[in-house]
Amino acid sequence: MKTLKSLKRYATLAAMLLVVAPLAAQAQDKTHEKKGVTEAELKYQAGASPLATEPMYQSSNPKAPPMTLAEFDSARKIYFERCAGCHGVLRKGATGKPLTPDLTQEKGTEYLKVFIAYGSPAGMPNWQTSGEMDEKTVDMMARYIQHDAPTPPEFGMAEMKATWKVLVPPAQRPKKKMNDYNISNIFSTTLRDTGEVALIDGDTKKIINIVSTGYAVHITRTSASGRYLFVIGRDAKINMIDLWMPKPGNVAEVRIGLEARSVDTSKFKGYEDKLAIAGAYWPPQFVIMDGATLEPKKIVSTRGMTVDTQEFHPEPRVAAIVASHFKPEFVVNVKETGKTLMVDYSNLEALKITEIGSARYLHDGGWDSSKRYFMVAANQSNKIAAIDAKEGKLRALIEVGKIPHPGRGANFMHPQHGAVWATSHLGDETIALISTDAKRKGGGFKLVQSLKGQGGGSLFIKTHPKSQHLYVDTPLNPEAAISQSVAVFDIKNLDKGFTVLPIAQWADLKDDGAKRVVQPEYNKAGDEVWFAVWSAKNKESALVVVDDKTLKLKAVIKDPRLITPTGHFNVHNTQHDVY
Ligand code: DHE
Repeated sequence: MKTLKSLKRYATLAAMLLVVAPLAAQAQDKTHEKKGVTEAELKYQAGASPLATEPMYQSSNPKAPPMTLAEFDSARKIYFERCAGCHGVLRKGATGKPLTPDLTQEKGTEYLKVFIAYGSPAGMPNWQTSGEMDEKTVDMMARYIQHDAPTPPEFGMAEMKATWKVLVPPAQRPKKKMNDYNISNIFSTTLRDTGEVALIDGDTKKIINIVSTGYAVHITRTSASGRYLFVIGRDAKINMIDLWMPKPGNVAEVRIGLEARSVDTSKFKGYEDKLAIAGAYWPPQFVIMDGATLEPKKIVSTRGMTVDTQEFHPEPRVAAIVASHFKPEFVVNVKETGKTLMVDYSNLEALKITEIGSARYLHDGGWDSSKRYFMVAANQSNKIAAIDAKEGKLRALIEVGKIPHPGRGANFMHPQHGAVWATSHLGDETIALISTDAKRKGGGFKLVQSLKGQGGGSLFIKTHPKSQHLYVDTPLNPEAAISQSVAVFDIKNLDKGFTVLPIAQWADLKDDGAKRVVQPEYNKAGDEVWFAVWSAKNKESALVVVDDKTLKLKAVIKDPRLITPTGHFNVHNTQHDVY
């Protein structure tokens, strides 16, 4: 009986494979032209989640194929390292398709194995044929995704308080600046794989301190006064650094969840340095904290309905957060629901939130030059949403190129179109210039020009009010010559095309690392631009400083402690949202 059943099963599977195999082979041939998702985007989204080691609740699903406990644990680890970024923690889908057991069990192990092994034209990587997974692992993953998704634990006030440490209480902190650094020109450089930031003196280019932070540390933001830095790790740990100390270092820390990416502080007049906010990927929530100690005050869940189909989403991750200059509000962008929340922090006991629907999946963005409009990328919709922070409404949804990725974007005066805000793209070589001058004919907020850069795989674009140049990086472009260099446009002669600066070559590194050139960032004066040359943990990396006037190499900062530098944040420019 058992044999007959298995035979029948294999006959069905063989029939399915006949259909799927040519599809998969096709997919393999066309990996470079995957619909909707580029190689660059895949590499970027499929980042490791720190949830892999968290204890989780697991229900047993009798319909799922058997797995040993060891197999399940190993598959779960791989899922969080490779798959959760696209398919979501609960496997409800984001950039990747939903993988809930009701869908996966219907497909069955053999069918799923083919997809995991060969990938799909819709963007699934070819894990086996690319050599990333062997056949056994693929089989294990195919069985794993037919089980119920393990649910990581919630992280509420009690858990947060248990991680909260005030290392130097406010009363014991310096009453005035106790060092000779020009703190407004300090750079906080992310050392991604060591879980540290390097504080670098922008004037002397010397490392002031290496400060221990969270796991796979992500970004730094500055308090309104410019005295404190707030650094967030992917493990949702926030470190607060006091730049007035003789040797700037940590004064407080807290974890606001199990996985996170964004942090900022209150900037409205009267609320400077009063509050901090951080947004989590897991649990899906944001947390408002005391700005002097990081004591968590208010937790708000982002679970809810999506903007378009108005269906419940159980894990809408919090993406970019900025502080409004117009009102006592934080602008909180929620990825999976495609909503921007204007969170009025003037009364935490009666929190008012204005919910502005835009498009999925909101990711990163920055202010226009007037700081009234927050320009945020809805990356899977190929749109930029312009959020009016004064009126609390959506001003426009602007169609741009494929997968916009601005970082915070770049503001400048266009010779013909006046004030524009620019974004580059992960998915194509264009740079979209959007008019942000509401007083211009037609009301602005339209795409006024699309420039052609070096290629896709761009993450960050930058200029400065004192500069004539617009810098566009391309760290995720598959061509080394492109990922290791940067394109510079002359703002007064945009039609002239761009100049290429061979940043990685200038770094003159001893190893053959990836040397991805990432994130242009100006110094305070706006006459230098800093770049990270980012190689693997065991390879040499560096920072390269370019003279903005001459576009010539000014300095290379090398130090054995500069391991995997990625983002870098100038105190003055981050404090005042200069970009
Ligand atoms: Fe980031 C900003 C999320 C991978 C470097 N990144 C952001 C923001 C979000 C985000 C939501 C906006 C924060 C804000 O403004 O409040 N990043 C994610 C991811 O989910 C993703 C795709 C995958 C992951 O696993 O984390 C991811 N990010 C990366 C990288 O691989 C980068 C290039 C290198 C690194 O250090 O990890 C990277 N992200 C950055 C940087 C910024 C950023 C430098 C800030 C840009 C700025 O100018 O403000």
